[in-house]
Amino acid sequence: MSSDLYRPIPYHPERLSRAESHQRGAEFFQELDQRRSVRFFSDEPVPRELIELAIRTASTAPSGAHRQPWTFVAVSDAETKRQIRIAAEEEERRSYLGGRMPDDWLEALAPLGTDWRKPFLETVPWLVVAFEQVWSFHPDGSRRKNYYVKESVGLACGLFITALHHMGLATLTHTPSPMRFLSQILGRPDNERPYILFPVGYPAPDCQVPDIQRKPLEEVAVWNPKSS
Ligand code: IYR
Repeated sequence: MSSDLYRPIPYHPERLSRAESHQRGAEFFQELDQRRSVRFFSDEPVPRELIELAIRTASTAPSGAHRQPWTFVAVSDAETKRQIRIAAEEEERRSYLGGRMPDDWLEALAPLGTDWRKPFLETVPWLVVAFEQVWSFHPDGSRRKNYYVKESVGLACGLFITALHHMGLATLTHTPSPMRFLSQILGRPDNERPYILFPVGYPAPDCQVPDIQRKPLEEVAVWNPKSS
């Protein structure tokens, strides 16, 4: 079905040689393979312009019907970070110690060394909370449906952490559960739900990370027998 709303424009991205593609792909992989989720941050300030660049990069993500159903809320003031830490730790304490997380989940997390305490939420210079817009608004204020919201926001968040890593910054895809307290503290509207809470900063000088390996290609890729 063709529509008079479909008015495409030309698209001619640079065509790379095979060698150039390979080199860029290999370098990009090496760079991203260095990325680690960090739980120990320096309090060193991070300029706002770097956070802006990461959010602009995130917002280049593809999205269902191009609705771009995300809002990134950036927080740097000590008072709000403190409120978020207190509320997150309250929820996490109930999850870890109050029996809200089943034993198999606690076992799965044991190698990561996590517990209910989240001091990094106050140490870091920035907290960036990604919200999903479950619906949007028409100009007249009525509800406008969004599509593939979780997929879209997940893609944007992937690009966000990639941009941060490329700029030498560290983050954690933190999901204190449940996250409703973030809507209250940050005064977000009813159409938005918290999706991921990202502490953003430089790793602490004595930062440590779990000794984990990534699955090799053979475990994550399958080549269809009929394909070359
Ligand atoms: N939200 C908790 C628990 C947690 C869950 C998963 I899945 C992780 O990969 C890590 C932690 C927390 O942030 O500690």
